[in-house]
This record gives sequence, C-alpha cells and structure tokens, in this order.
Amino acid sequence: AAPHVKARCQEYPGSKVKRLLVPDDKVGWSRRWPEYRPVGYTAPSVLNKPVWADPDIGSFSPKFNTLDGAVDRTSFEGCYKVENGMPLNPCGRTGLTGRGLLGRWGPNHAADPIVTRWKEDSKKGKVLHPVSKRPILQFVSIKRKDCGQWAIPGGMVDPGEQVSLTLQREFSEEALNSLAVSAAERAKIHERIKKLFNSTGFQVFKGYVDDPRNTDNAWMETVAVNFHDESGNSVSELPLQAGDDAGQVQWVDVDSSLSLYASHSSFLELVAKERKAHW
Ligand code: RP5
Ligand code: MG
Ligand code: MG
Repeated sequence: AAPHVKARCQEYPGSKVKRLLVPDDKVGWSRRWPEYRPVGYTAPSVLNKPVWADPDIGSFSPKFNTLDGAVDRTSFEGCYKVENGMPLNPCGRTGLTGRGLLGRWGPNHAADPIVTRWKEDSKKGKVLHPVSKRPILQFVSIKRKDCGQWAIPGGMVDPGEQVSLTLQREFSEEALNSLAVSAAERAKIHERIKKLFNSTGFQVFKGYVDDPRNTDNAWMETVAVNFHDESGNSVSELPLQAGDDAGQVQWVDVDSSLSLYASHSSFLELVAKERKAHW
C-alpha cells in the first residue's frame, strides 16, 4: 500500500490531541525507530461502549486476521502483524496508538457508493471539458458533518452485512435521508435505487483508506463501487436530501482539482479513467 498522509495529520479529528510527527522515511514499520513514542488516544465516544465498538484490549482478545463471529477482522491488504496483542496498521506508523474515533481494533470495514452520470447541457448533450475535451462526469457528493469536507456518501459495514447492502443503505441514509421518513417512504426509496444498484457496479477499489481517523492499531478499509447511469434518467430523478452524518448533498463535477475527504479523490480518478471522462 502507498504511504499514508492524512493518517498522520497533526491534530487528531474531533479532539485537541496532537499526533507524534512521523517523517516520511519513518512511516514503514520495517524502518527501525527505537525512540518512537506515539501518543495514546481512544475517544470517549468509543470508551463509552457503544454497540459498534470493541471493548478495550486486556478485558478482551479479538481474533485477528479472521472472521471473528460476525465481525470481519481480515484485511484486504493481507495478513497484518499483531504485536503485544495489538494489531499494526499495514501502512505503517501514524504517531498515535489506541483507536481514536474508530470502534474496531484492526480493520474497520466501510463501503463507498460512487453514483455517477454525465454532465449535460440544456439540450441533453454531454458537456466536454474545454481543456481535456473529454466529457465531464458528475457524482453524488455529501458534505460530512464531522469535518465539513466533501466526500463519497460511504459508511461502515454492519457486522454480518453484505457489502452490496451497505452500499445501498449508506447512499439512502446520507444522500436520500431515508432514516427521517416513514417505513413506507423508505420502501419507496429502496425500490427506486434498487434498479441502479443492481446493475453491475464497477468495483473501483478495495483496500486501505488514508483516513484522518486511522491510528497505529485501528484503520479504515473500503470497497468503493461505481454505479453509473449512462442515460442519466434514473439517478437524475432521485430527490437528493442530506441525512445522518451528511450536512449537504449535491452533484459535483469530477475533476482532479477536487479536494475530498480521505483518499476519495483517488477513487474518483479511477472512475474517470475507466469511463474515459475528464479528470
Ligand atoms: C472513509 O470513511 C470511507 O472511505 C468511508 O467513506 C467513510 C466511512 O466512515 P463514516 O462515514 O461512517 O464515518 O474512510
Ligand atoms: Mg452513514
Ligand atoms: Mg458516512
């Protein structure tokens, strides 16, 4: 995996905790660094024992690198090391031990639905970018409430949940506000997105995410899938409304200058290349 950058951000998200600065050449665990003394931090929201979080290690020994009951503790990056009972981040040092804001020791599995359409002019023609001369893709983007950054409307895979369901559920919750409506309305939303999400999505990425919440012992991994509406008919009709951990939602032009949460911009680059779109 490529060296992480956001996972070494100085101030840990949602706190005043400062990570120990890890220079580029000391990220990999194979590089000896005997004086390495990272800061320890696990957020109060995690220590409060919510259902989505593991207990603290000591009272609890998770089964690493395997399916642990319904919790998937395997990594897409291969077998990760466990040192003194603590799983080690496969991308190396982050300057912080513990779990920070993440619930699971080791990998925390998420799914990222990348819903796209072509940008159209008033005559329904594809809009070409003036410089690259390639058609411009648009994707459904949400503004995260936790950090104010624009992102793909992704979320955590629940224990035992199929990733295909997580993709639909998170998109519905964050971009269609399905949690705020009645069960009947929710069923309607589900009917509408089912068609698009059942069309074979293109798997864009599977692996480690350079997320600012990562620590030496807990990190994000994701499966990012692109659902593309070639004619634009089914997705353009969707009533976008931000919900759950999203503060805003909108169609955003896909472009290399986008500054997005975690490694989301690299996922969009892969989508643009695959669709021969402007980047
Ligand atoms: C990122 O965090 C993933 O790529 C995914 O978009 C997201 C999941 O976390 P929450 O949105 O549930 O906070 O690393
Ligand atoms: Mg969510
Ligand atoms: Mg989310």
